[in-house]
Order: sequence, then structure tokens, then C-alpha cells
Amino acid sequence: MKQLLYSLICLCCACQPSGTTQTTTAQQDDAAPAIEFSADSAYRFVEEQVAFGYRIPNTPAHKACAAYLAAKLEQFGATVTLQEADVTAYDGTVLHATNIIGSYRPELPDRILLCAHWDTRPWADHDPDEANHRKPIDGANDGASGVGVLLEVARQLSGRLPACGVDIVLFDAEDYGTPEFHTGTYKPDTWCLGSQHWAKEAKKNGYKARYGILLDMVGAPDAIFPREYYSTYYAAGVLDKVWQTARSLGFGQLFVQTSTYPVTDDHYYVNTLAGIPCIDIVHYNPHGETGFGDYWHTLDDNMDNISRQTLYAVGKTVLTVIYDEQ
Ligand code: AHN
Ligand code: ZN
Repeated sequence: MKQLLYSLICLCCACQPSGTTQTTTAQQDDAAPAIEFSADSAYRFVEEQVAFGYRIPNTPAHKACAAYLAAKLEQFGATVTLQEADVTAYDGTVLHATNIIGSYRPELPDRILLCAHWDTRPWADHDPDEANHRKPIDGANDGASGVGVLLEVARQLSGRLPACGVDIVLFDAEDYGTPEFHTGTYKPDTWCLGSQHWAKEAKKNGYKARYGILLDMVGAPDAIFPREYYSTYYAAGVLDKVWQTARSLGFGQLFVQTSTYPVTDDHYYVNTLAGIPCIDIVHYNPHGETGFGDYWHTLDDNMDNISRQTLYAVGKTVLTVIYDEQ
């Protein structure tokens, strides 16, 4: 019945690809269900995160959103672990960070890691208006989009378990990196504090995964995902597989073949500290001023900047890659 309800909802959604009809889904109740990544559902998960307010570490909105994310993963059948850590920011502030981990088939040694950061940047330090530089951002794209896609992936996995284990890791404290306006002493590695902690623990505990896929800023209407340098350096085969899958699904316009500069993102620490080959699907525009989308670290990173089509292309690609694994 639930299945039927989703199919009916899908019928009203203009952004679903043609060919997903109610009859096909309904007939497949007993067989393996079709991979039906729902763009509407992913979009709603983005919206719900933004509705909490700014997900800045050490704030009530941040705490409330953590509880929401953990509850969602649990609702979607994952084994949930909260990894708490006090990490120190560029200015000495101690951030009470929580990485949220949802595991599928935790008993299997053969695993795939999917990740995104769930915190949001406290400062719009790239806003065109300098008066906004110390204001927080909604982080609809920078943060919530990747998490929204992964929650929908989780919802799908609960209906049809993958052949290998899957760990969905939502990193905290990614976006508290040294702001542009900071004039004090320089401290290295101030971005990705949650993933740095997770990666060190993973190494210590002997955690293994075949590979990882990081999603960062995967919701903008004009998104393109070039072959990011660290991804090609540490995990070329994974990148080729994911880009090939995207192309075969008709998303070659987004998953482009151009290469870009290295992006210091969570996957860098997954590669270097945990030793797990991990790629980054990240919106990067080499012709833009910052290298990222024009909304990046500005007040424009809000729900107006989220496209169901982009969420769909990324989610469908990731889900297809997972179900292709034996
Ligand atoms: C740096 O700007 C050094 N890294 C970008 C990582 C990032 C920030 N992704 C989203 N926000
Ligand atoms: Zn950011």
C-alpha cells in the first residue's frame, strides 16, 4: 500500500523521468522493486533541514537537526551511531560535533561509504555585500543538498537492501573553516573537522570500505560536476565508474569530463587519514570567481537555489552504482 502511495505521488511529479508508471511499480511488489529515487522526497529532506534554521555547531538548531537526521536514518532501517567529538576551530572555539552514521547490513565486511556534511557555514563571507559577511547562511545547497540526497538513498535502501554493506556518514563541522575576514594567526586544516575525526577513528578501528563517495553542493540548477583533482589522484577508478554510470543514465551534461583543481573537502581526509579511496561529487565552476557556484558562502544559498532535477541526477546515479555492486 505504501508502495502504491509513493507511485501515485510520483505521477504528480513532473520531474520524474518518463517510463516510471504506477503499473510498473505496482507489479513489481514481489520482485526486486525498481530503483525509484524520488526527487520530491529528496527535495523535502533538504527543505526540512533548512527549516531548522542555521545548523551551526553549539546552537539549538544544530542539535535539533541532528536528532531529526538520526531519526530519519532509523526510520529508514539503518543502524544508527552518533559519533560525538569536541573539535577545535580556527579561533580556538571548541565545537561539540556529532557525526551521524547510518549502516546497512553492518555484518558484511564488504562495504561502501556514502558521505556529506550536515552543518552549515556561520558566515556568508563570500557574499557580494560586505555587510553580510558575518551573517549565517541557509546552506540549502552547501550542506543540506548532499544530506537530502543521502536520506532518499537511505529510504530506497530500506525497501531493497544492497548486496554489500553501505555506511551513510553525515559529517559535522565541515564548514567552520577560517573565514575570509580573519586576520589572526594561521592554523592549517580548519575545514572538515568532523571528517578528520571520523577518519582518524576509522583508521584506528580498522574500518574498511571498498570506496567512498562524497556529495557536496549537489542541488543547484546550474550545477556541473567536473573530475576533481584529489578524486582522480586517489580514486580514479571509482570516479570513472560513477561518471560512466551517470553518462549511461543521461546525465553527461552534469557529470562533465573536464578536470579541476584540488578541493579541500571531506573526501581529502577520508583518503589521507582513513586510507579509503573516496571521490567528491562537488559543484565546481572553474570559470566562477571562487571556483564554486556563485551562491557559494553567500546569502543566496537558500531553497531558491535547489533544483529537483539536479538532486535526481545525483541520487539516481549513486543508487545505481550501489545496486550495481555485487
Ligand atoms: C575550501 O574552501 C578550502 N574548501 C571547500 C570545502 C567546502 C566548503 N565545501 C563546502 N563548503
Ligand atoms: Zn561551505
